[in-house]
Amino acid sequence: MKLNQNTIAGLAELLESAELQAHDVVKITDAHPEMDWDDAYAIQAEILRRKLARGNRLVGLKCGLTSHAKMKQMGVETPCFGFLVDYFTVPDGGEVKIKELIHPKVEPEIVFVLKKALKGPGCHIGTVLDATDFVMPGIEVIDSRYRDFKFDLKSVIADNCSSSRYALGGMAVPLAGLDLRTLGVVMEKNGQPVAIGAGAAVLGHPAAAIAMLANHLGARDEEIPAGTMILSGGVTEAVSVAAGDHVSLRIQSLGGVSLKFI
Ligand code: OOG
Ligand code: MG
Repeated sequence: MKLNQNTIAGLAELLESAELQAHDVVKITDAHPEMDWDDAYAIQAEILRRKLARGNRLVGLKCGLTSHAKMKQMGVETPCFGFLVDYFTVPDGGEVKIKELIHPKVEPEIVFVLKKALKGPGCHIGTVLDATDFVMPGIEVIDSRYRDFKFDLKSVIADNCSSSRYALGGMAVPLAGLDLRTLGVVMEKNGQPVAIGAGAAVLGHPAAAIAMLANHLGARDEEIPAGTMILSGGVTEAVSVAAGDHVSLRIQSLGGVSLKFI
């Protein structure tokens, strides 16, 4: 760690206020080039602590930057991990208020729900498949707090990996007989296909993203508890949305989910 506790608390407050008041900030590594990975995750943890202290509930975890399309779009080469809290949740078919966000984008995700805890190190695709209760389709709405959606990996980790809203489709599909790598993914905006891909775009297999998260937490002596819902990361590039847009996602064998932006 390179930053002291006061600086970490100050940066968490800066980023969380930007989220809650929907305004952008310059990326924090500009003023703190010395910050390291532990500092970045410590700032994120402090944002979660602030939310929990205010009565918000943790509802899930997310992996980000797990597909080459996303890494290329954002100019980074390593996945990142973040959290989801209750007020991020939008029902399937529900409305997202653009006014509450800065410059939102949507991305198609394969979402896991676990029936067993996962604890790294040593987790792999097999461990994850064995621990998975079911998968669902999900639309994640990301909204970087950084100006022009531009950042480096440490800055985006501190900003909880741009998390802001998400919706889950209603079908809970068990994994038996399902090859997540070859599931087709089609996301439409206002009836036009804007993002098309397949599960394998996420690290070769979306379960590999969950294994990475388990191993990341394991290195900190933490585990993913049974029952946890986890977004495995955008399959395609993220797509900008504006008021009036309707976004719908279909994933082969998993059904669909949609959102309206108002
Ligand atoms: C970082 C968050 C990425 C994903 O699924 O790749 C993410 C960003 O692109 O702003 O959620
Ligand atoms: Mg995502």
